[in-house]
Amino acid sequence: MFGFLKKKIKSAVSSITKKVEEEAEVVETPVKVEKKKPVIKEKSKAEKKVSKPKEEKKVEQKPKEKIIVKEEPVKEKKGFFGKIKERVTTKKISEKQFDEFFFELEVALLENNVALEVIDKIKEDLKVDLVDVPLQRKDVSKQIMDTLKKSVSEILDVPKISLLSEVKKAEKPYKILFLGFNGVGKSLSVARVAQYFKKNGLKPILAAGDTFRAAAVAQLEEYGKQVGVPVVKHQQGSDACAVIFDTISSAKAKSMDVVLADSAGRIHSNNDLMQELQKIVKKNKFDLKVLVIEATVGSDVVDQVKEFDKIVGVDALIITKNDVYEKGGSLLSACFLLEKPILFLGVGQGFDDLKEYDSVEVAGKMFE
Ligand SMILES: Nc1nc2c(ncn2[C@@H]2O[C@H](COP(=O)(O)OP(=O)(O)OP(=O)(O)O)[C@@H](O)[C@H]2O)c(=O)[nH]1
Ligand SMILES: [Mg+2]
Repeated sequence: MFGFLKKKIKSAVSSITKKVEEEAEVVETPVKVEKKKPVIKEKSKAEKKVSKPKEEKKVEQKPKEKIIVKEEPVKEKKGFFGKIKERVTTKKISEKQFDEFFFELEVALLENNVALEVIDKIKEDLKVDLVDVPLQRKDVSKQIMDTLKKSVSEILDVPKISLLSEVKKAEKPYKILFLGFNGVGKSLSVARVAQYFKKNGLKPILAAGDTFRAAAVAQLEEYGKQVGVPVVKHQQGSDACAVIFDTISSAKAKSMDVVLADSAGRIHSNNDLMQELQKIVKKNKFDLKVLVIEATVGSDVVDQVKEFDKIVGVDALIITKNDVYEKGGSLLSACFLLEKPILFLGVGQGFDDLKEYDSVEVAGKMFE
């Protein structure tokens, strides 16, 4: 899912680490360490029998029962109970050096279709944690990775919708419209989400709302059969709005829990189809309008969502084809710039290849 991005991030971080190690300013900070008073304890009977360890330092010969337990070794002594001076060596990078070092990571993110705004956020987060602060020499790579993980986790943490509980508590039937560009995976998503509801004890019904494309009705009918869910259909070329309306009536009559309406693929330049979509939305009062987008679209993802959002309003996203896209940029950009709930990720062509979106799991995958 993030194979390419992961590889690029790893290599950029190791090269930044190398540069920091070679070029960063070395800072030696004297620290005062309070030396602890030696602890004098009574020797137990058991200890008396055991031979004395070599490092033990005898302070008094008499009485023999008292021994000194050795403290941590110290580098410099300044009097028995005095203060000890130590030096801590760290590295420090300036903002100018950071910009120079970050360039490689910036390129890696750009190559993976991560939007500029997302790259800026990651850069700012790294700057706060890395510029002009003491960096532990051995842990530079870990420090960079930890900040990156934190930053990416924040990006992926979009608003949540608990779909099952929404459906359960809503008036029946709960109505969901699936919309999006041609070929993104709307119809397959309708069938997969139907299967998901069925597995969770709910009764879904499908509306064959793509009356535009030849074979679209037959495709959904076949999907319905395969997942064992009823499908309401009209002829190809008929009014999509009416099919969905009929499905809602049928769902009410049969006490179905949720209507899943498919729709024809369209782009914003299809004026007729866009107007039809507005009519569908106005007439059928959906509880949720889900935009299906494919991960492979890259950084265009944001423009696509904004187009549909402007015309009908988008409540949530499903992102498909993550299994054939190793860059991850669309997901990061969509999360950060749109802040829409993501319901599911499509990870294959089967009915089961749909995963509930979990930001923690996705972040884990990116850095595993
Ligand atoms: N690899 C992969 N393929 C997917 C995924 N989701 C959908 N597909 C494939 O994408 C193709 C299009 O899927 P559809 O569900 O027909 O897409 P659509 O948006 O309904 O297409 P139109 O109705 O033509 O607009 C099919 O071959 C699906 O198997 C996914 O998550 N991964
Ligand atoms: Mg379709």
